[in-house]
Parts: sequence; C-alpha cells; structure tokens
Amino acid sequence: MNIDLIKEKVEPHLTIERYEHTLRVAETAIQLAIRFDASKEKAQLAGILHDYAKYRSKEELASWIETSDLPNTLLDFHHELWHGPVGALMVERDFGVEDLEIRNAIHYHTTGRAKMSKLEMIIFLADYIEPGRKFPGVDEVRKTSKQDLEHACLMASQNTIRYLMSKQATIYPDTFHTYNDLTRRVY
Ligand code: DGI
Ligand code: FE
Ligand code: FE
Ligand code: FE
Repeated sequence: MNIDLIKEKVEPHLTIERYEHTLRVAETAIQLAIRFDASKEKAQLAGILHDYAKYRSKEELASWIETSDLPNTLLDFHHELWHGPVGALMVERDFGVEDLEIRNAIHYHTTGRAKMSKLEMIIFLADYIEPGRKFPGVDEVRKTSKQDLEHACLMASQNTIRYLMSKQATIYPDTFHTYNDLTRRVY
C-alpha cells in the first residue's frame, strides 16, 4: 500500500485536528530521521499511523487488550494509554504492517520505555515537538532536538511526568522506565 492510500484510509478514523497533527508528526519524524540517520520511510509511516486507534471506543480498545498478548495491567491505567499498544496491533490487521520497529514505535509512542530504539525515540519525540504543540517547555525540547535525540526525549519525559504529577494522575511504569533509562544514557 502506498503512503497516499494509507493517509486516505487513516483520515476517516481521526478528527480533522488529529489528522493534521498526524501529518505534522510524520513530517517532524522525517526531519529527525534525516538528522539522526534513521529510515525516513519508516519514520513517515510510523508517524502517519501512530494515533490510528486514538478514537476507538474504550470498550473496543479494552477488548483488544483482553484478547491479545498486551499486558492486562494497562486496564488499571487511564484509557488514554491504550491507543498506542492497540494501534500497533490494528495496523498489522488493517494495513499489513509487519515491521516490528514500526509497530514498536506506534506501541510505545505515549509512554516510551526503557532501551527505546532510534525509531521509537523519533516518534516519541516527534509527537511531543510537532509544530502544533504548545506544552510549557516545548521550545527548549525543540532546541535540544537539533543536537541530541536522547537528551530531547529525556526533557519530554521529564515535562510529561511533571505535568502528570501536577494533575495527581497515576503514572504507567513504562513512563518511569523511559525517564530512568534516558537519565542513565544522558548523564
Ligand atoms: O495521542 P496524543 O495526544 O498525540 O499524545 P500521546 O499519545 O503522547 O499522549 C496522550 C496523553 O497521555 C497525554 O496527555 C499525556 C498522557 N500520558 C503519558 N504518559 C502517561 C499519560 N497519562 C497517564 N495517566 N499516565 C502516564 O503514564
Ligand atoms: Fe497518541
Ligand atoms: Fe492481554
Ligand atoms: Fe499523537
């Protein structure tokens, strides 16, 4: 399936704002792939597909988790965390994406995880810094992303954990694993 057909098939599953976000994530991911010497094609495809499952119902997402090998502990955390892991399964069914690097980048784009691959970091970061994002501190992360992929991901992880704590939200273990692993890698 070519990339234009994939875009066409993704669009009806998203809102217009989310679809435009998706296109910006793909463009940002291509730029990061060029800068840090990763596959532009994989970065683009993972970017286009990363939020594919975002607007499925809680019931549909939960049933994927219950009937697949995904950890059922996901169900104890906010449903916002389910669209990445489930999306990684859905893109295999709906688009025939079998590439594990791409599917892992989709799976872990919200939380990250320990020992992320370069492509996983690129999607995790592109989702955070795409030009439509206005998080506090995002400009510093954009600046760091010009030089240092791991350090920029660590800054995004720090900001997200701070934000979640300020909201009294529970934090998924992989979110902490991302922070711990990148802190060891950077410092
Ligand atoms: O799907 P997007 O909005 O483009 O972005 P995303 O998939 O990175 O994140 C969606 C939300 O998930 C965002 O508000 C931050 C939040 N999040 C990230 N890690 C955790 C989390 N929420 C909870 N409750 N716990 C986490 O560990
Ligand atoms: Fe997402
Ligand atoms: Fe399961
Ligand atoms: Fe996103």
